[in-house]
Amino acid sequence: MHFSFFSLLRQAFAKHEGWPRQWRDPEPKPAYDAVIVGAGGHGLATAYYMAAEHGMRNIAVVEKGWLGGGNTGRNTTIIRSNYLWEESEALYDHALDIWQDLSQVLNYNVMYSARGVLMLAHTIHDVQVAKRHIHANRLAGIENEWLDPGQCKDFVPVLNLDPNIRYPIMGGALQRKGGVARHDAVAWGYARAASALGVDIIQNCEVKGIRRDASGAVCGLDTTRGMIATKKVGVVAAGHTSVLMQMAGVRMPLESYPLQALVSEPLKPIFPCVVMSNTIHAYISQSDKGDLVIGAGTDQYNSYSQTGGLHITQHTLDAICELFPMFRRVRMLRNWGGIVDVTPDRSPIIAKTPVPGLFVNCGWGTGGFKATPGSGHVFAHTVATGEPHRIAAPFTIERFKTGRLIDEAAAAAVAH
Ligand code: FAD
Ligand code: PYC
Repeated sequence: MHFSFFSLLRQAFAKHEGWPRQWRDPEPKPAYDAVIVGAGGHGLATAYYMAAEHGMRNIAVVEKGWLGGGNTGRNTTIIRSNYLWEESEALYDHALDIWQDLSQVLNYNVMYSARGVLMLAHTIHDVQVAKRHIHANRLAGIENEWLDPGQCKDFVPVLNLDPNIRYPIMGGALQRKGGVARHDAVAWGYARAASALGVDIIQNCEVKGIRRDASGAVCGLDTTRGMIATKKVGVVAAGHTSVLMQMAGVRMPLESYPLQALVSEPLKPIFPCVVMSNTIHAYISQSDKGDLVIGAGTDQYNSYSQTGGLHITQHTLDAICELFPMFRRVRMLRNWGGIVDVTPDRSPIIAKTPVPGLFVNCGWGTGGFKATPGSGHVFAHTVATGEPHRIAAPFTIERFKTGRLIDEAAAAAVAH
């Protein structure tokens, strides 16, 4: 190999910012047509639909840890579409439609089980909010119904209807089509199906920088496993979105919080559905393995720690024992936390960004698991075509400037 004095000099200064652009690193040739950052359910579903529906095969998903090791493998798996505003109803109901035959489409059992989600009301205010959601949903053709306390008890026989408890039950909103699925199977199912279509899934590969070319457009990613050239990047890295977007100079309207859950020892089948209570910060179901799956509210401070305050768990277990006194003697096996990123209006962002070639899917807060298939489906369209999918179109970053918010704080159903 021949090295001229100038080529050696050029190599030596290749990365020097002050050096004339034509003497610095030549722009890298795209190695992938697109790279998705984050191998959670949303990132993997995005890659799968980009391959399956948009014919993109030369694409990769990069993940700093392991498949589904983020919020996808840490959530309480509740699925429902009873949100308030039309934009959200369209989005979450689109996901609910895809859940119906997802196991068949992926040829992987994601254990979707439509056992019904009951959201309890404990105050007059809760009752009004629940009924408002029911009316809005029914106008949009989304099933949701009001149950009085007796009907709630018929649906969940272990429910405590004692009027003297701190937050007595005044009724509940039931979405029968809601339910649960097995969270990590969703990640594995999408990963296997995407991989079969030629998508590269690269684990233990943390993105450390987003490169932009002279025009400002995305041209590659710096990772712990080297530079990856690409002209399209989709960031789907729940909890860490702001950090990643900052690498491209984009400031996001997001805050990150720990959110916790825990599981009990396995029990014989006792709990037939999902029960949520926003007011007393507790939600519960029983997994097919038999453990009670219990979730809490977010910690009330920002953090990137995948754990949360014990006082939050204590509060949740108090609430669960008040609603279901028979669970007082059940032992808890494990607890854990995840980091959720939350927008000011508690709705996600699924959008193009001001940086050409850079797309973002984030802000699902405490409620993105249920949306996984729909989110991946509409984001794949957005990344593949460069234009937002019809359903994703309202979920822009600009809405936080224009004020056209989609306020789903009440429908989020988890205190945060
Ligand atoms: P994740 O699964 O978090 O995937 C993002 C991935 O990005 C991670 O694997 C992470 O390692 C990776 N990443 C981050 N930074 C980088 C980087 N620099 N380079 C490469 N990779 C990177 N939602 C519901 O609908 N129902 C529920 O019942 C529910 N319960 C929940 C309970 C808990 C305790 C928690 C924490 C969340 C809950 N959620 C629930 C929310 C739901 O889990 C999330 O909204 C959803 O899983 C987000 O999926 P995701 O694929 O976007 O994110
Ligand atoms: O969004 O339904 C939900 C949810 C339940 C628990 C955490 N999030």
